[in-house]
Amino acid sequence: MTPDDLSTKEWQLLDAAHHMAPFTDYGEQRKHGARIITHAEGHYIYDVEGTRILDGMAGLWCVNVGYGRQSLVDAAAEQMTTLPYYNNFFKTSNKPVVALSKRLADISPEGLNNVFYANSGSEANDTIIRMVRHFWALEGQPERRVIIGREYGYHGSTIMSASMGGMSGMHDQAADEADFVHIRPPYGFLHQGNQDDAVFAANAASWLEDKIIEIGADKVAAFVAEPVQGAGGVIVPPDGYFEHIQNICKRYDIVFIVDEVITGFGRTGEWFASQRMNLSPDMMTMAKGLTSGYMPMSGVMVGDRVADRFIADGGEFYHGFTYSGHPVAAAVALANLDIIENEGLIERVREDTGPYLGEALALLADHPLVGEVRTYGLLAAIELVESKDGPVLFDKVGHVGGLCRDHALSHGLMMRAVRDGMILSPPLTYTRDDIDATVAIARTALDATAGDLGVS
Ligand code: PXG
Repeated sequence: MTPDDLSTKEWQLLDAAHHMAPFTDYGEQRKHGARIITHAEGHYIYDVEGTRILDGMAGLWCVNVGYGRQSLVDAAAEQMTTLPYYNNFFKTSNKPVVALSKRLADISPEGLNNVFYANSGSEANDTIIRMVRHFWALEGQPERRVIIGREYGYHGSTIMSASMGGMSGMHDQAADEADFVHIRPPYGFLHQGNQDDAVFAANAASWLEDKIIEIGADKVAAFVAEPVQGAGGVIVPPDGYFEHIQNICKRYDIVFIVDEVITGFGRTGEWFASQRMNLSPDMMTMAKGLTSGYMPMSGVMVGDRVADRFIADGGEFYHGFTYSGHPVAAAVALANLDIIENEGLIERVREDTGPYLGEALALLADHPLVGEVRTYGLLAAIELVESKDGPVLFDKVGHVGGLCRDHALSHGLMMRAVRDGMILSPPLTYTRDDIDATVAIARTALDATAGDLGVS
């Protein structure tokens, strides 16, 4: 079947008849059908009707180098020709994986020198959970099992990674394993009130210490955090928050896990947000931007503390996936890192497009629906509010955000709505012109949404 064979409606019906898409209401899917995406080039995706949409989300926060990159295609084709697959289970490895591991150790925060590969962020986080528990068993403290995460944290969709995440809707659907607890995030827009940043940073970090004391430090294995919470709504911590957090982790001897699945590979203007925020994690999750989404691949960077313990007396670690260290994914990752490096994408985000996105979006703050605009590198959130005074949020959470997202889409821009926040996470190759186009459509969408609500 090709797009020419079927009408849009037929594609949609066929899709709804057999495809259970992720995070989808299947009743809705059957009623309305999905948008069928056919191809992509640069910063644009195209649907089956030929509609061109500026991809302000880089796929799902992942297509860091943009679409249509021939060098990634060539790397995959070459590797498929040479060695399309071999496992790494029984004392074997492959050249792309050897090269990639060295490269990842070089660009990661100091002390993270070892990598375990998986296929998705969820699997990488499941791996971390097993590693952390095994680590504490090896340390003679097997009762340290609790992992503290944060509300609105997103760490994946497997039972364990969703339990570690702080999405209550997911917990309600059979992802509420024991030994995971959550503290409030440093969500200034909701919780800061009139505290200044330094005070709020200390207060928000103290929620971790309170939780550790409540549980008993001898039961706590780890604390996990995204440097900027992505799927939770691009929640940017106040300066100083993580300095307090790291001190608390040290004080109670707790493993510090940083999930860089979204923030990694240049998105914040450094290879990893940990470097921009001066974090020294014991373990770090990577996925998405590692291959710019061209192949599924994820990894766990394992710090010396945990790795040395495993090497010294861990025995065999009974964990791995058929495709751990897949040679084709590794070859694509290497070609992807080449693009990021050779095109200076990290410097560009840090020095040019990151600050420019911040300035351009700040102009929307005068809009009657906009309660706050925040950016961090090429991550952005525009919070929509019923009233700026307070602020007062909308009663029916997500409704207005959904309206605004739909208006943006009908004007050719893909944004994501998280609750009533509009989210952007564009490719790192985005230009100033792309940013101008994005902000112009965002304003049009805000005006149309205000029109729907009768707000002027
Ligand atoms: N950690 C973080 C920080 C993520 O953002 C994962 C782990 C899980 O990765 P996988 O590859 O298992 O999906 C993610 C994924 C959204 C959305 O709604 C975000 C993600 C996935 C799906 C939807 O914004 N992030």
